[in-house]
Amino acid sequence: MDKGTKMSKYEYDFGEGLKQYKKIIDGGEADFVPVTTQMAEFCMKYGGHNGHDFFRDPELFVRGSLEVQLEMGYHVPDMVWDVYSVEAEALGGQMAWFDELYPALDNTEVIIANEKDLARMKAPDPLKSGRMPWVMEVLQICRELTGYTHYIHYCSPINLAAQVMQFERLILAMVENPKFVHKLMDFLVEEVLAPYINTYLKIVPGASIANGKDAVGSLPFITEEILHEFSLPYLAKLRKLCGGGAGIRSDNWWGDSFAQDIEKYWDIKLDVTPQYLKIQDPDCFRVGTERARAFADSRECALSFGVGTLLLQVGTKEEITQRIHEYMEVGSSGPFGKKFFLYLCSFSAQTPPENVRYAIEAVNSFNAGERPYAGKVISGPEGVAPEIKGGKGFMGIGSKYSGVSEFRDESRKQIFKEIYQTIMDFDDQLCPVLVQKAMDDGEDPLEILDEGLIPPMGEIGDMFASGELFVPEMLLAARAMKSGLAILKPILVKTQTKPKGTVVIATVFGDLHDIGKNLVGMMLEGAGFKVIDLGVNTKADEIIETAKEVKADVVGLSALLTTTMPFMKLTIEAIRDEGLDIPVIIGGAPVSQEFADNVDAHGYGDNAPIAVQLVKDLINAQKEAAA
Ligand code: B1M
Repeated sequence: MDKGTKMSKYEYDFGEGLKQYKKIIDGGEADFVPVTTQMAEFCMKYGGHNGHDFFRDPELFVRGSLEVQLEMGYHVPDMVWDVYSVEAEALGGQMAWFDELYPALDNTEVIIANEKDLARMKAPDPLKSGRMPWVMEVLQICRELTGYTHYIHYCSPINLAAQVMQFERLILAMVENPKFVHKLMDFLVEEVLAPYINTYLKIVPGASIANGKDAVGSLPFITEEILHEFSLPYLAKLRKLCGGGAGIRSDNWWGDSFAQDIEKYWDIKLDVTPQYLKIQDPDCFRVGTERARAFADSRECALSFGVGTLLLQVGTKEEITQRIHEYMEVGSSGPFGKKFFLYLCSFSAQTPPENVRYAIEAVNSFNAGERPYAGKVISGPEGVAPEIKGGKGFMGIGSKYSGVSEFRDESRKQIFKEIYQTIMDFDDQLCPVLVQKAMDDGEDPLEILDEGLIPPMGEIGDMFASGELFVPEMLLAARAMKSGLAILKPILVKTQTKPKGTVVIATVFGDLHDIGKNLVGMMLEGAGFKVIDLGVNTKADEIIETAKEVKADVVGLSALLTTTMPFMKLTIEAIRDEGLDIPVIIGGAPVSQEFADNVDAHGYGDNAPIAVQLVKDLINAQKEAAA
């Protein structure tokens, strides 16, 4: 590997930055602030590679990543493949492959739905199944080329359970059949994750760290109760099965700002990842760097702040530099400040290369002593992050909608108030009983719907939008609502009661995120609309065909990746080219009103209740125009 032209015996030499990072991970202090990042997708695009080859050819993946990282001057080799799909793929899951994006598990297919499926499952062989051997090769090649033993990423137990079962199904099973979920978690930890990690620890020289990726294992995707019952025990078990070392960790939780007691949440994070406390945007900005620094001082632990992916993609040079300087200044201050490293959350394929350079320039200028923003701290509860300015909500949650709910009408009949309360209590047993009672008492089915079942879903949506309720609670309320609706449906069909309108919704092509879109769908159904959900990764043709077939009143598009937002534009154009005059509304965390205006969408929904209001307004406007 030695080319003879370099001082280092390794072909790719990351030099001092890597040494400083390793010092911190080994419990020591660094001489300057090192930076780590996640940039495989950017490297793929920048290097002119195709997703089909890049994520299948180990040497191309490693060299393609390292070359760009060294050219840009990054400190630590970064190997982040499609970390959420490898284990599920090895269990037989289907993959969706793309030219310019990470591949991803096609989550339309459920891999394990019940006990029977679980009994049929064969444990994967880490040296043979799916792309597990590809991962081993990637890590071995990385070590040969850089001398650095890169850690293995694994999909954390609860996130893997969501991948094999689908997220909503998993959450409901936790309530309806917790025994099964525990059995599933045992299988995933004992027969999938532990053998995978142990193979890595055995065959890659110097290996000691396995880092869990846990997008849906964080608040507000799960509640603190779920965290304690279904996440922490399995992370602890995994560590035990993999030799008990502190390197078996899971460091990328979100949701700090949703925790009841943030400091307590950080203590839990430190139990799971003892080497350092990592807090990433948007939470880091929202909670504030100074509070986190004070906590880390009190625990004398290493600390890392993560600069958000959206800022890195859409921010100006100044905005990026200011955020990086603040995080570095506060992070590296105080008696334990030499145990701080910076993390840049993710450079997507669409990040302009100049932004990738601005970010490293900002790191280098800070390390060289330049302090144009000295003492300026803009993060914290009062701060407004430039990437979400204009009232944009936070992770699809937390943008206050109506405040005091108009859904709580005290003058309603007692029976409707009681039905309302069953949904607020997530009671799917009592709700249908009371709906039946109302029917037996001669109440009009449409009124039961409008006065009993719809208002609480509006209230729940509001509480979710303002961060008072989390995703599982929203799912449980929807389940209770559906149990009552099931009693009404046959009568509504018989009396030919029309839905308030028909909405076709879909996550656009290339994107497999569906939690937000599903919540929007649930809220629309809860408000009395007929919803045709085309799922994820949906092409314009399919949307157009369905919209024509069902005579859709509105089309709703969701996207969670900045890289898939352009497909919203293409879909809207295709709908217009087809001569269809159907209004289109769009939403999803990276989408904004400005973007909606640019792509000629008829509306933008910052959150689910707003999406419902938009649909109502658009359908009313259509009716008025037709009258
Ligand atoms: Co993904 N992911 N993910 N992920 N993931 C993000 C989006 C990311 C920001 C994380 C990061 O910073 N690194 C990043 C995108 C970066 C970018 O675009 N620049 C990212 C990435 C990179 C990836 C992968 C590529 C990871 C990898 O493989 N290396 C991969 C992509 C696969 C693909 O799609 N091609 C991937 C995979 C996954 C999981 C499978 C693990 C999981 C998705 C599970 C699922 O959806 N079934 C996941 C998750 C959960 C996230 C985060 C953590 C949360 C997204 C979410 O569900 N938010 C996210 C990071 C973050 O946001 N902090 C992240 C909650 C949800 C309720 O909000 O969807 O915005 P949201 O919906 C809201 C509103 O926006 C609105 O209403 C909803 C409710 O109020 N809304 C609408 C939504 N749709 C609407 C439509 C409307 C109107 C309103 O009209 C029709």
